[in-house]
Amino acid sequence: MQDGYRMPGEFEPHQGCIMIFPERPDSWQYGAYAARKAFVEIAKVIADSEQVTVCASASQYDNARAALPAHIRVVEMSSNDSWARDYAPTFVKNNAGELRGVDWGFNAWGGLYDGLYFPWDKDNQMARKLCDLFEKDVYDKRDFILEGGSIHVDGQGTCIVTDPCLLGKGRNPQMTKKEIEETLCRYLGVSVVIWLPCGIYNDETNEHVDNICAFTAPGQVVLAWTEDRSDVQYEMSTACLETLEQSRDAAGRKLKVHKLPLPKPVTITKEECEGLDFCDGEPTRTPGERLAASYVNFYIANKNVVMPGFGDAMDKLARETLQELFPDRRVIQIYARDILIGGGNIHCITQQIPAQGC
Ligand code: KQY
Repeated sequence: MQDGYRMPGEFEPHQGCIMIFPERPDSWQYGAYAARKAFVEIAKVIADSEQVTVCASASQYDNARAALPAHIRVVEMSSNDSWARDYAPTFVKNNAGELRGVDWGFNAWGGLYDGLYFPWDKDNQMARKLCDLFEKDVYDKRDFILEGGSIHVDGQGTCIVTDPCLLGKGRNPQMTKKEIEETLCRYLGVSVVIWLPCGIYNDETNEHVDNICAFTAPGQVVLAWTEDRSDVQYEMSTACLETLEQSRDAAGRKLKVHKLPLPKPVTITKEECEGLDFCDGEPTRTPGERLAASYVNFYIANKNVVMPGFGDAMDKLARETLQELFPDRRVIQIYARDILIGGGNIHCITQQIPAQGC
């Protein structure tokens, strides 16, 4: 950024984390009871090492306050759903350790072209409200549509994104790839953007990067991986591996790519679908539909890494793999099927606030 701000890597120290209490009945099955339990469990783990702020609607405020321990802050704030990663601010920091927030435009993952719900106006107001709440100056970049889950940075000048998301017709169709890249460079303080050809199969966000690939440290990434050549994901992950292996980061390093196994394909059941309300008269899921399950969708807290589990045979290997990559943090796995049904996972429902100061 021209005035010296950059988005820190998620593995750098945090001041806190923002989450939003879930309630939307076409996203979260059976009135969101199970999803709320999972959110509470995740918030408690994160709050072991950083200040967690949970935004709750007026109607859920009492419930959230009662369900969450006193050291977790609950503030009343309206939203359309609960994806803090995507519409809480992207915080950037300068060399003096000062923070500002970037307020991107949000249109529910594709607006009227291929977005997932309407309206999204309350979600789109959240970044500004949160910057006001945390007393941070704001870069108003609402003329550029971007979700926080569609970018991952190393804090040292490199950003990873996916083609189908950033180049999708539902976001910034008037811009060229070069112009999109220049916008990322300017507002995230990066100089290199790595474009992955795809994300996770059937990921309704147009394949957000945060479900397929994440930095674990500068120069190191995890990539969601399957050895099953008959799985459509095999070619997708292979294509991403080739791109990553051919890339250099902003420091000129080749990236070390760690393969993180995927669970066996996870599909939604008839009973789960029956627990979801309709959205605009249409079902949001159909029985047997494959969900975009991936262990890459984890959150790096100051002392823990909070990762999803699916009750799958790969849960253990995925946890052990991440534990080796984060020797100074405790990796905690939380059963996250009820979040996955909503269309995302632990990374998608959290947004870090970097620590102030150097
Ligand atoms: O960032 C995400 N993965 C959230 C997608 C939610 C879509 C609404 N069902």
